[in-house]
Amino acid sequence: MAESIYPVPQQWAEGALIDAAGYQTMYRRSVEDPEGFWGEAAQRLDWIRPFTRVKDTSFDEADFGIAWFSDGTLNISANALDRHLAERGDTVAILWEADDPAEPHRAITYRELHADVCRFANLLKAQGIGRGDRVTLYLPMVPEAAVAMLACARIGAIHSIVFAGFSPDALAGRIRDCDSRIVLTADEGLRGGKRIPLKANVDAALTHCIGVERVIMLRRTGADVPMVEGRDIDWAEAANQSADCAPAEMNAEDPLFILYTSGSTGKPKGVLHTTGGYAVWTAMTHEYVFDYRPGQIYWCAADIGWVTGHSYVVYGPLMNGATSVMFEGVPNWPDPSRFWQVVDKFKVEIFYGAPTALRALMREGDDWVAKTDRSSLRLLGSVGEPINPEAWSWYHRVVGEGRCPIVDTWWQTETGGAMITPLPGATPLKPGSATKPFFGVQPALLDTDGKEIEGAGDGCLVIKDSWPGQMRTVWGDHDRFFQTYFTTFKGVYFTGDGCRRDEDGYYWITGRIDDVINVSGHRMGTAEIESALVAHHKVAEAAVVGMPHDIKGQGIYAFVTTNAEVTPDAALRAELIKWVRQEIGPIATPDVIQFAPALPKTRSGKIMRRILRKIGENDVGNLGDTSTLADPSVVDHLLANRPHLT
Ligand code: 6R9
Repeated sequence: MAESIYPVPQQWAEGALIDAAGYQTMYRRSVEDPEGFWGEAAQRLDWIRPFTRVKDTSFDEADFGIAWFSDGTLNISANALDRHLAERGDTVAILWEADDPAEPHRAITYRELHADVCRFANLLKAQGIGRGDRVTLYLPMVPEAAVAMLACARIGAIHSIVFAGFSPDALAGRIRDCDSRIVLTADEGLRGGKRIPLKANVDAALTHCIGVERVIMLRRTGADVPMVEGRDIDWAEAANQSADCAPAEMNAEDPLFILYTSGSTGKPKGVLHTTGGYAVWTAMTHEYVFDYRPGQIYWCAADIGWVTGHSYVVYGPLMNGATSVMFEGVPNWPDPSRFWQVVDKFKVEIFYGAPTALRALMREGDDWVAKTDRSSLRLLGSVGEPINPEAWSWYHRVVGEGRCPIVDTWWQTETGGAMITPLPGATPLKPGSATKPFFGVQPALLDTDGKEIEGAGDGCLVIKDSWPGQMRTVWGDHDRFFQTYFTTFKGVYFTGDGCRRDEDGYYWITGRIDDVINVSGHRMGTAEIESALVAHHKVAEAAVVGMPHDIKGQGIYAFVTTNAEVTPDAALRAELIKWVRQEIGPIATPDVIQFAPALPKTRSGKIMRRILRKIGENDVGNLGDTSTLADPSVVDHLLANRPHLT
């Protein structure tokens, strides 16, 4: 496919926080003089005791350790709230839109949010919660979730958010892993018009968690749910608490939160982030990546159960005094215009979403977008997976009407915030590329022997030196942290992603390393083939895995979801094979195409490739844990409809 370049639009080149030359200068300084660069960058925060040390980091086994600003003290909730009060106490901090468009929205100012956070912090204290205690949150996308996060941070407690779509078993495992004594939840959640029995799930989970002494329950729907005497209390009790709560003086390296994320093996890892470095990283990336200026209406459509919600719904935007839109619902309910109606309602200027949602909306056709106004939009963002050029172009042309740059931000739960990303005033865009490293990020590509690839090429993406937002450990298992990220290649952080760098130094994430397949000695990113398939006008979504092949080593097995109006048949299969051969070359010819009405996805929208890989390998006896799937019945359908393998 011919590569297109989208230059920085004139008004962005002139009006943005940083232009191309500015990026070059700042980037160079950030890697040549990290101490000086980050020492200055960290001045954006209010420190209680200023730091004198900036960077104490080593990725080598002998003196392994990661610490930033380690003798400084601060409180991140004070940085997100208190310091805005004098200047913009009456600015709206959280603009909340309910699941049901008929329910009134809420606009909570910094002053109100500050008071709510203090009251809730005092309620937590009254339950004996303090510094270092773990607090598990299992909450819907409501402002109280942000209140609870900031309240924990205010008193030095460590929050662990479990996505409200997870099962009771998954919740129980995460509560036990970090020994939470308290769980915050709601009677029910609402998503796409459906009720989710959160309190009942907590009750079920707690039959396996003896350590939990207290549950605080928010009344979201008013459902009649049983309360356990002596254990459960009503969130409304926070109203009786004082609206004064002094922020705890935290060391920069004190834990801020744990967030569980799954790796390719083993049980979920409790990714631990600390206070100072994470605060600097999320505030700074939020400002530069989104070119954020006070007063702008900004919407990150991620759930707070994921890292994107932590960093870019709550911490980053609030530290920058932003108005952050929080949305309880889903993109396609009551209809596929919902996102764009919310954009119009609040005059959203910056919208940040996930490719999976965009592809789903793209599939429904342009009319749902076209009938909304969207003239407030000036910048679009993407995160979570590679965005295929087809979806990128649709986002750019249809949603943004050609006027909004797209910041395709590559990062991970582990990285705390954006790592490889365009800056809208500085970076010409190439659809499908996350473009260039953010300040302080030193990406490198290694071959499987660990040799660094110079210039253009393909390899394993590693980061050569620490950055302030980096995770610090796996909760309760520091050795696993070191083993997972620092032993595949010595002395560097291993991302688990494959990546290509082109002649212009642009980075193209090709997908997880274990998604790379080798066909007749040719390495191919499954994302590349998927992208070709999705570029076909009858295809909505595709996932490609390797399959054993006698002659080629690995063959290509493609799962394809067609657009709603298309009937998948043998003729279409032949058409798609021809198409992929045309798009990439005969080497990429799919050996099997299985049509599927839906792909198995986690509740965060990531395709669960492990399952597809097993189907591709015809190893379906043990598909492993499928409890985190949004809809497990999708797998049964896939198994029942496997094409005959010859
Ligand atoms: C923020 C987040 C991390 C993995 C990461 C990569 C994929 C995320 C991406 C992307 C290509 C992007 N990923 N953003 N791939 N382009 N812009 O998603 O964190 O849930 O931990 O996932 O997601 O494979 O390694 P997390």
